[in-house]
Amino acid sequence: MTTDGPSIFTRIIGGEIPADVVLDTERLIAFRDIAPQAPVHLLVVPKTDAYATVAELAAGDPALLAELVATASALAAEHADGDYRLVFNSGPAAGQTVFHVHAHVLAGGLEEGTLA
Ligand code: IU
Repeated sequence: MTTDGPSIFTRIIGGEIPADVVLDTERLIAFRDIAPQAPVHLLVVPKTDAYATVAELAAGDPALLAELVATASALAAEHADGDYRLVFNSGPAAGQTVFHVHAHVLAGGLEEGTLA
């Protein structure tokens, strides 16, 4: 949670900002990243804005983190061949720009032996 208003993802969840939503459940939303870094690049986002990072989510609601991981895996099977990278940027120096926890699901034709 920040003090400068709802996160961009909270505004997407609220329907205020458009997104290409691929899954919408009680506790999670998934949509296509607007700047894709792989043939399939989805973001899986808890609807709650209580957690900024994956470590906070793991500590505060491990069941929700498990649900997020299972959802990412199911989406990779639905949108690609089932193989995927799951990336959580944590902190500005790691490239996190939205401080509302989210997983990047990268799939479809990834190169071998690379991290990005
Ligand atoms: P990061 O891990 O915090 O850097 O990821 C934020 C992502 O959100 C980044 O890949 C953006 O391209 C993406 N994104 C989006 O999909 N839709 C938006 O309206 C905005 C950012 I702002």
